[in-house]
Amino acid sequence: MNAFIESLQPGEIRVGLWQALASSYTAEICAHAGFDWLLLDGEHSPNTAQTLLAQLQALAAFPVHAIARIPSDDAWIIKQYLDLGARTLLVPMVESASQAEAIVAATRYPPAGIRGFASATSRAAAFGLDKTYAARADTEVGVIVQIESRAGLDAIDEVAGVEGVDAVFIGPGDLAASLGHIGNPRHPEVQAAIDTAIARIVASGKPCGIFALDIEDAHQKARQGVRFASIGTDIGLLVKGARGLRMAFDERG
Ligand code: 3PY
Ligand code: MG
Repeated sequence: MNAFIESLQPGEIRVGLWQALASSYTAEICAHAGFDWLLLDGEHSPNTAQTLLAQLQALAAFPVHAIARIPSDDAWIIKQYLDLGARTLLVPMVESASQAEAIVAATRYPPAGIRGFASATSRAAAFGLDKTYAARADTEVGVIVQIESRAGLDAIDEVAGVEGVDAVFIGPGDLAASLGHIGNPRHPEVQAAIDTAIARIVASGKPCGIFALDIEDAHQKARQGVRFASIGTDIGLLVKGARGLRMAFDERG
């Protein structure tokens, strides 16, 4: 079983922080802060395989769970992320059960799936020294799919029901865009869709996660059954801190 997925218990909330600076140094700083998980974003950030690797190496020294968001659901990049040592994957824009099944298959070695095999050159397999890796890799991987479009909402029950989908994560930003409210995830129509999505994921029995809009939103969503929520981003902290400091100088002059 995947350690992060195992940590997601009903009635509890695991709090995360988005890492979009693509930096092992700032990831290390954030790892000291006490979050349950850090999301390394390969979708909307300037991450390469090398920067992802450096962040995974930095976080290995901490008890925090690293989740890596892949830029797309292509099998080749799922394979690369897993070989680099990412154990828990977040996959954006999942809209059908067949797509979810293909994603799960890309994370499994044959005969269960289609993941290409490497051992001696794979960090995940301790460069060939971990002889048990191949046998347990399929069970260690955590697959979290994102529901963040109208099509995803329509398919949510089927997607959540796919074997090997370990958790379902709601992306309010893309969902707002898909529902015609780009940039306004607090719009009542978007929030109503999110409420419905949470209820359906909770009913499926799979853990539900969300990119919370702020701390209050995270607490509210936790009361609705969400088991893991991010409550900010590294970039957001830097922007807020830098801008706040600059403005404070003028205000107190
Ligand atoms: C979204 O809100 O669209 C996400 O993908 C979470 O950052
Ligand atoms: Mg998104």
